[in-house]
Amino acid sequence: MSDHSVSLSRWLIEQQRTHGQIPGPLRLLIEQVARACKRISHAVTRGASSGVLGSLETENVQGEVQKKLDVIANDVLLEANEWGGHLAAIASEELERIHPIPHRFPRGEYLLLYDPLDGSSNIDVNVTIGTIFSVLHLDEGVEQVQARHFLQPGRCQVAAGYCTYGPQTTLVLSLGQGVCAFTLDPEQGSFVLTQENLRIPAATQEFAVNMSNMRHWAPPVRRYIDECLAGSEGPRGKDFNMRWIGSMVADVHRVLQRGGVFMYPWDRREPDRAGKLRLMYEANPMAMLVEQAGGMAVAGATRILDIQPTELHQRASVMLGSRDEIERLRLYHLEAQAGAPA
Ligand code: P6P
Repeated sequence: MSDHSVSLSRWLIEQQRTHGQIPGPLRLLIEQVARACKRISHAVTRGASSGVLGSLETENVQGEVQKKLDVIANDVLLEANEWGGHLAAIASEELERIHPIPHRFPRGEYLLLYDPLDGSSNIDVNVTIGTIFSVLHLDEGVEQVQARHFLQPGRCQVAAGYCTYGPQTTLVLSLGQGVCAFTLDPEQGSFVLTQENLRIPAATQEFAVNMSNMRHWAPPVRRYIDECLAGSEGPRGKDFNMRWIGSMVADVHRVLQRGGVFMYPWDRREPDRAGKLRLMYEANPMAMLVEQAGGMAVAGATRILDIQPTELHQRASVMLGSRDEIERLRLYHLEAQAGAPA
């Protein structure tokens, strides 16, 4: 770490002290999450050399086969965050029920939600994966924290972020005043501020979606992608490029770095399910980050951060990224709702 570099700890203290932006307990919470991410990064990087790859015989609440690293990451985050005195309870993609802070520890005013290791299908093939987290405030006067206390719209988040475990380990964070990125300095073992005030370009020529689901999409999504595929000869008058890493953290990180569209829309394979991705600890934190960086995040015609949750592990349709493109998608959904011809 060079002399002029700013560590995550120093940046957080400055946000607390000089900008009055975050209370001490929230600063401590973010530092604990970052410390856990460093430990997860170490486990991911060691991979096969330490026998942490592969799957277990168990399934998570989503009915998905659990990878060894899914459970390791979840345990690391639980252990790092339950004793600090800044949390009232934790919710995890890997836990069916909420994890109230044990009585032997002091209880705080924040609720932490996370997907401990997003992109699990990529773990065994050495592709970037990551941790996604969201922080909510617990209502005043709550004695017994229950799942219903987590069911707040995404606009209520006080912090959101993710950590990528790829060529670099990078923590991307918003406290509601823009988006910053911190890169792990492996020699020092500390996160160093590497980007401030990330901004997503409003225009783009790049989209990310799993094209194998195309025949199952709703008409507005099909219309948008067909127009992108028609390229310069089509109504958009320009060619588009496509990416799909199959790891939300990696695809969204690219959108935050250079713009683009990331989509996992509703499709008719499971019509009663809003989408594949989870609202509380995937869509909401990513939507906060994207909006804080000047982009947009919708579930069709609805702003993701305005969705009122009804279940802890509910899913959402997700379209996020460069504002001009997401606004076009939103209008296509509104036109379809109004019955206008495509
Ligand atoms: P598919 C990973 O399992 C994940 O939840 C997201 O990280 C990723 O964007 C998506 O699912 C990939 O889904 O259907 O393309 O494998």
